[in-house]
Amino acid sequence: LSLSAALRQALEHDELSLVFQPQLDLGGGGVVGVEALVRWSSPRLGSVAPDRFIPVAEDGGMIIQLGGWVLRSACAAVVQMQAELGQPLRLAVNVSPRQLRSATWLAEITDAIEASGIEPKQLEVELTEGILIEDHGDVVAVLDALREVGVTIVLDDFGCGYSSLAYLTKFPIDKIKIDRSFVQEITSADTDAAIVDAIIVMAHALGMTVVAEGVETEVQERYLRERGCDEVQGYRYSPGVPAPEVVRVARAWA
Ligand code: G
Ligand code: G
Ligand code: MN
Ligand code: NA
Repeated sequence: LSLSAALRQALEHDELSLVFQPQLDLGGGGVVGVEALVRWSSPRLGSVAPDRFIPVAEDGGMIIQLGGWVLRSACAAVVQMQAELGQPLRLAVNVSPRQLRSATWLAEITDAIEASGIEPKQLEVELTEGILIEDHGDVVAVLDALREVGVTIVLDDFGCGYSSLAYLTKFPIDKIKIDRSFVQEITSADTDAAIVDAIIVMAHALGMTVVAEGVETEVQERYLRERGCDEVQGYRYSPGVPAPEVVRVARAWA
């Protein structure tokens, strides 16, 4: 059984699940959002990492179905979490190139928003720089439409890929996520600290919000707060956890 065939079955047989990694406001607001991360537990293959199966889903065309499931499930889960917590939470979902180019994607997003009852401004879509390299015109149109709906557009893994600064002005981006490779070297490598400083200053100058991922220590947190970074995410607070755990983490960091 190929990975592709196994994944096709997984979609039919409910083998996918979601975990949520909390995101905290550095200004003292505690947990303000979560990033949905898909997990696959296969009876045959055991747990398969998304880095392995997302590309397979992309190539095999299952990413549309998978992405739709992630979106609807994550919206529903967030409604539950915020009801229990008594405060609204933002939800970030990752999107693959092929999903963004699918004709039905925008409708799926608006449907998921309506079906769940979350506010459009609670939803964040995370894309990587790779998406922006491909057919520029179409991508801009889709992102503009998304923004029109009120959804926030986040550039994920910022700094580690192709990183053309031109992307930041050519595309309607609301928020930048600093790649964890820079965050992890903040306190040991001057150059990485300088890059983090520059990203924060530049993003703010362009009217964008900044979130740092991969925050593991208090020292990293303090550095990021001093530099004016808006939000953080990382093992210091929590890895991706099942929905009920998010409420516990949010209470612990309130
Ligand atoms: O935490 P984790 O090991 O799950 O993340 C590995 C990678 O998988 C990350 O790059 C993340 O963006 C990606 N990923 C996780 N969930 C999804 C998803 O639902 N859709 C897409 N396209 N990528 C995802
Ligand atoms: O979408 P993205 O590629 O950023 O996916 C998040 C990935 O980062 C997941 O694989 C998740 O498990 C991982 N991750 C989240 N927080 C941390 C952290 O603090 N340290 C490290 N090393 N990895 C993290
Ligand atoms: Mn992400
Ligand atoms: Na990332």
